Order: sequence, then C-alpha cells, then structure tokens
Amino acid sequence: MTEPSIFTRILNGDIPGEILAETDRVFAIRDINPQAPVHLLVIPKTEQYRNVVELAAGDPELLGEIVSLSNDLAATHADGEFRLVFNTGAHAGQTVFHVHAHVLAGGLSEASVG
Ligand code: DGP
Repeated sequence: MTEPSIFTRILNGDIPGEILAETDRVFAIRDINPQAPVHLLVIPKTEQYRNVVELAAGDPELLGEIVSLSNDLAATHADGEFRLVFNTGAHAGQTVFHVHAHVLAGGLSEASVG
C-alpha cells in the first residue's frame, strides 16, 4: 500500500496545515513556498489522479469543481483575478503526484509565465 500524499495527510490532520475551504470533493490550503502574494493549492480529496491530464480524462466534473473553488478563493483572498497552474510531470516542476491546482493571485500583471 502506498503512503498517503502530503496533501492527504494535511486534510486528515496528520500534519499541520489550515484548510482554507472545503467541499465534499475538494479542499484548499496555502502553498508552503509562495510564489505570488496569494498562492493557494486546490486539491481533490481523492488521490486517484496524479495529474490534470488524468483528472480531465477520468472526472471532468471534478476538474470543474477545482476551477470553481479557485475562482471563489481568488475573490475572497484577492481581487478575483488569478492564474491557475497545473505542473504536469517532474520535468515541469511537479513534486507532489496528487493532482493540485496552484492559484496565483494578487498583483501578477508584471509577472512572466514560467
Ligand atoms: P508541485 O511542484 O506543482 O507538485 O507543487 C507542490 C506544492 O506543494 C509546492 O509548491 C509546495 C507545496 N507543499 C509541499 N509540501 C507542503 C506542505 O507540507 N504544506 C503546504 N501547505 N504546502 C506544501
């Protein structure tokens, strides 16, 4: 049996981390290493999908829930405008293979992509 991901351990309260928002199927935390004034992670509760490609193929409605919660969080934590990033693969910088969206917001107009 594989170990639970770092995000599942936070969700379960096994390691510290504030749950900022939660629905039946998704939850949000702050990124431990913020790359923008507001940098949140929106994560499905299931670990079934390793990346956004698998998620889109397997449960597009759940992907829609991630986008919707990201939008809500950008409205409550910033001005409602945001960048949504899914690192997909180790060579693209993915380190946690439990799919998650990076929600980057709060003064990004000068920031470059990548
Ligand atoms: P990625 O590189 O796309 O797989 O993003 C993983 C992110 O997870 C990375 O930006 C840092 C964040 N992260 C890793 N460990 C923890 C943790 O223990 N707590 C929180 N809040 N974030 C974490």
